[in-house]
Amino acid sequence: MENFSEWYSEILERAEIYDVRYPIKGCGVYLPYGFKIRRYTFDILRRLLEERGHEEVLFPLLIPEDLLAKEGEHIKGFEDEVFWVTHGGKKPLEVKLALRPTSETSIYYMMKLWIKVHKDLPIKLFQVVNTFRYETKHTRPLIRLREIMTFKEAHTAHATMEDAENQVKEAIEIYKEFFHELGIPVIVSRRPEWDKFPGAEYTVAFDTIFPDGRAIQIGTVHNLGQNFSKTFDLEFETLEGGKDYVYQTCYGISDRAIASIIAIHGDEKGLILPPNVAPIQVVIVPLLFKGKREIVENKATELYNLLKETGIRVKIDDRDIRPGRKFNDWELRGVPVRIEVGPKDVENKMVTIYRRDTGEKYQIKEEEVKDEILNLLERIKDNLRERAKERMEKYITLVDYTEDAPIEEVGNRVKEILKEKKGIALIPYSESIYNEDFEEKIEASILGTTEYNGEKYIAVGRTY
Ligand code: P5A
Repeated sequence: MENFSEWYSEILERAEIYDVRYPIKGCGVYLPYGFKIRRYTFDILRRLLEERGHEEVLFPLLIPEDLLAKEGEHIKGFEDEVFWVTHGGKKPLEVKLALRPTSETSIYYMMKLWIKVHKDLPIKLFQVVNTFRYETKHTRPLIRLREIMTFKEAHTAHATMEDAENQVKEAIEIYKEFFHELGIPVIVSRRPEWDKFPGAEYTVAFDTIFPDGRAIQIGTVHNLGQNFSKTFDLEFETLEGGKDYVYQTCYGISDRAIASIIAIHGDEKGLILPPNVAPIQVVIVPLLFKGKREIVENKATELYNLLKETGIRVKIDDRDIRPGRKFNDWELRGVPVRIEVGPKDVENKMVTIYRRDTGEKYQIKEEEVKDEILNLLERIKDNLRERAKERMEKYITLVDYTEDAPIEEVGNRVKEILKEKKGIALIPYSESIYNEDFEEKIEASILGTTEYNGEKYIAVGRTY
């Protein structure tokens, strides 16, 4: 992929995922095909959250100014990014209303009304909503939005710090599973103090690397400790009959999950979708020849019904255009499997199968179709994951240096690596370089500290 940015924009448009022409910067439109990918993707996340006791809720979009401003660090972190509603019709509002940049403050205001005693805990809620951030960095479709259209935010409250710690671990597990399902390789790191979520004790982030070698944060888990519960007065009666403030966590994933599926798996021909999020998993293309139309059409319908009954998302492309064009269309849209049925195949009781991820084409016996497709969809999912992991590993470079090497030298080495190889450089952990000065020196971001083969490293790279 020569120019990732160009490729990405072109794919969004040509595969009919997302239309960027909406007349507000950082806002766009999910088209039907993109919307379906989004739905299957977030259904996976919903399932994973619900399996672990999270319940879905829905809070208002508007937050009164005084509520948003209550937690000092939080508002400081977001004040330059908030969109304000100042008028109702022509009348100025007495209290300005913020379009939520995230929902800690509105959710914790309500939690105050719901939490009285330890029995009320834990609370594990989530919602999937749009949030608004007046981003000043270059906006990019599904990557840096001003209206984040798919903001999955989970918020939890616990009786002890230990419970909150365990919740952070559970959230990390859920997100690992989620990205595993999508075949997106991740680096999990603890963000530096100066880059943690405003109002958090600490932040654990998920990053992946895009084909252009830049890192992108695709999810975060925050331990909020008692920072919000103290300002929002979330006090409860403990088991021992005393009083304490709840311990909280929150974690979020956005449209960037969709952007990652597109970016990580796609190729020159277009999208390649993991079967579990593909709106169409199998497309059947009948190869119609004069005089043999009917037998081919009948066979295609028979196969369609068989696969449909099996629960596979299948489509027959019976448009009156050349098969080559149909092939291109579905390859562009990333449909994992194509079945071709021609008159010869029908006679021989065979079908031709094409897999989008490897470009392989092979024939199987008609009676094997169901088993083969079910199995193949799994193989494609695994292959995409493996391939993506290998590609990402090529983008990870371990930086060799001895404890006593001058910082200048380490900095130059890192700069060189990021220039030549791009991606992420892992530097054996040392306190002396874990600071903003070093970050400035290498002209890249310190993502945070991460474990790699059992050792502690500082991960650095250029980011989105
Ligand atoms: C966690 C959920 C929060 O807002 N509050 C509730 C916490 N964390 S966060 O890190 O600020 O955002 C969560 C994830 O959202 C993605 N993200 C964005 N995606 C698209 N456009 C944006 N402008 C944008 N800003 C943040 C990131 O993946 C982030 O990790």
